[in-house]
Amino acid sequence: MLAFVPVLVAWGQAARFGLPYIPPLLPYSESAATGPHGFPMWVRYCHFFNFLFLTMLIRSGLSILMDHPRLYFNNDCTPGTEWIRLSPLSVPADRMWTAKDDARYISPLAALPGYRHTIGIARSWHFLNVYGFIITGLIFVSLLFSTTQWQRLVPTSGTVFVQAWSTFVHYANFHFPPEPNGYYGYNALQQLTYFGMVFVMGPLSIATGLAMSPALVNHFSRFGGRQAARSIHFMAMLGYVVFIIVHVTLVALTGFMRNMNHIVVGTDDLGPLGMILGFVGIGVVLLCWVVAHYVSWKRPRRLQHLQRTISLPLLLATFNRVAPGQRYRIDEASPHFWPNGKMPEREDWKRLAADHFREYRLQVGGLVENPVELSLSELQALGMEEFVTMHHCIQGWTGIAQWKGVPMKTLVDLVKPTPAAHTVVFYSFGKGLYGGDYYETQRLEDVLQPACLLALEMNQRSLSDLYGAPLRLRVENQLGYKMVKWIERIEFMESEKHVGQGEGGKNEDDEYFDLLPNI
Ligand SMILES: Nc1nc2c(c(=O)[nH]1)N[C@H]1C(S)=C(S)[C@@H](COP(=O)(O)O)O[C@H]1N2
Ligand SMILES: [Mo]
Repeated sequence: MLAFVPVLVAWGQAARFGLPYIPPLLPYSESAATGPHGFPMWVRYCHFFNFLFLTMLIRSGLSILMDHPRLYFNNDCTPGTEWIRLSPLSVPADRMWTAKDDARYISPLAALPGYRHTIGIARSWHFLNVYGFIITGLIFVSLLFSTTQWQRLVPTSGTVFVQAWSTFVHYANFHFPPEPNGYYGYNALQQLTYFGMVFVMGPLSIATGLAMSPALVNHFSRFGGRQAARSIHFMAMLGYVVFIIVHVTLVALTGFMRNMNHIVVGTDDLGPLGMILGFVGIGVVLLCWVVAHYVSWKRPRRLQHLQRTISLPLLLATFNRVAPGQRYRIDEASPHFWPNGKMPEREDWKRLAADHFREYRLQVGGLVENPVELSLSELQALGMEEFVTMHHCIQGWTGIAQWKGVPMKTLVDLVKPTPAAHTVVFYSFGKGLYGGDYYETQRLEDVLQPACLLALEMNQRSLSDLYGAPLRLRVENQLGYKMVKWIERIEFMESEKHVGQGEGGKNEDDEYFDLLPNI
């Protein structure tokens, strides 16, 4: 709605005062041109790759979004507090409704890969393309400032804003002011818009993307939260979509052949070559979309591994080193905390639950010198710690809660892993979404971090059955799926390759999630 205000003002101005004066344009020619002009090859290539990466980002982003199709500005994600809901469903009050129940279908024509709950694959595409997008942006901006081309984009005088407004009043009244030849310079509105795209929207999207990371949010918890970042990230996406539509329309309406020659072949003439090659370029982008769908369904494991090969070393060197702080207060605990996962159906768990887990024994074994079996009270006696943190589900929702339990470090010190042990496996009583026992692994280094607990309590009460009784894992700089609920036993191993399908967890095996999700 707010976006229409300038349009209304523009209509009012034109109705009252007429269209503002825009000075006539001087004819351009190569010989008379002063200042930077033309489109060097690097501009044209960056333009193409930017289009490719941006469309892939928008499409994979839509798949991610529909896995939790609600956007909020508050941290607790209580149903009904969202400012926009892209789902016809409100949460039923009479039965359990998990975040996974809430995921929605989206057409593969609009999204990559589309369908329902395909977030693992969508994230691989999103991250791979974000690397491309950032590299393109860095190359573009460095070349911009190492040549004179920056002068075409960066406003150097305040009058640009006045001129841009005048041009906007013309457009808003469906009138085309005399257009400069973009080969030699942009009109003021065009310049400001391009400047905004490169220097505001790009950095904003990257910053809000980073601000959804559990590692960063739980470290810098006073810098806003994941939901505001998610909402702004979404609005930036809408901004790109609007920009692409308006930009393409104006390119077509203000001299299509000539404009296409500018940006595709770098010449300023009226021949058909730019248009033809431009359509070929668009065809290549469409082909990339199709190939991406093919890879998503036929080679998802390859895609997952490619994404891991690039992202894992980057995360290990950066986000994974950022220790979670303990900066939330208990009174900030969320009134609603979305439940996720399938309740255990095993008889032994049900029997234990009926008896409040008095008979429960946590088995800790594998590559350790001192395997143990511990009751809940023996565990408590090892010493408990507590903190209040924000939980980040891969699907997009968050919730603040207090957790109390035994630091994994204490347990590790007790059982003494052998030098061969590098991986800790947490087995659950529950099953995964697609059947088979739920389990997840952690690198031994990561469970030694201070914010890694075997939690017995949530918000100052024993864990309820729904939230993982009798024990669940907390690893506050990672995403929620790593935090196994209803823990049955723990095993130390050489590598995650020896358990399940060897990808590092049930979600990694079945849904192509990341091995180390710090973001
Ligand atoms: N056993 C088991 N643990 C699990 C899951 C599951 O499906 N089974 N889901 C995980 C996911 S995706 C999240 S976000 C959190 C959710 O925890 P909550 O139910 O307390 O919100 O649990 C994690 N632990
Ligand atoms: Mo999750």
